Amino acid sequence: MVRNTFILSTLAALGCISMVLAQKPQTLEANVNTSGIKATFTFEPIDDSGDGAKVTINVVEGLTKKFAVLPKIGFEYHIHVKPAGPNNDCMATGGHLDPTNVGNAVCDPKTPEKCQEGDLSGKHGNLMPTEDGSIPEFSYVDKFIHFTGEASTITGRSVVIHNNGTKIACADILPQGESGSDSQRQSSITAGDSHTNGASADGRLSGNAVWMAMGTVGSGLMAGMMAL
Ligand SMILES: [Cu+2]
Repeated sequence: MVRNTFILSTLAALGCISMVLAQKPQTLEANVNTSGIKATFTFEPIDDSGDGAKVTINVVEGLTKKFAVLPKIGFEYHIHVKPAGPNNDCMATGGHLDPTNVGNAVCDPKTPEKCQEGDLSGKHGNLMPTEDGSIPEFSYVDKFIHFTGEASTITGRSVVIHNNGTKIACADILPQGESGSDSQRQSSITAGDSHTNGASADGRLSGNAVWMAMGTVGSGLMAGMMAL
């Protein structure tokens, strides 16, 4: 009986570990706070498959008509392959996330499956400037955003906003609550401001998973030992 309890606890713990290690998709966020532009991009899984996201965008300030080089075209924005890192260096973000190698083919919103995964404005339209620079919160579902897969995941990458091609603001895509939304993290894309705010984006997810798994093992073993 006692032994059974121990075995059951251990099995329960192992079950939890495998669930954690499978990395159930979690809500991610990019908090842009660069060069007078404040905006939040939230990526919420639409189910547990790891494919598809509800994207919610809230631009608080900065995207004014005055600032836009092409006010009628607006600001493009994409998921770029690399993170901007702790110095929030938009120049370090590389190209668009494009695991299916679409390349420079024009993205037709009617056939989003043929667009680059990261070409959010191509698939869903540009961010249109306003007089006061804010854009009321809006959402859309993008079935071609992935939370899994080494090449396709958006985790640890970055959102970049452009003004007629030029990268003007960016933020790393991190688990919600870890995305440097604090007002301290202000940096400039041109000066490469050296605020280092915590660790780099790399490895945060795997670190969390490992810690959670260790916690689960610990509590499972404790339960088993108490039963003994
Ligand atoms: Cu871009």
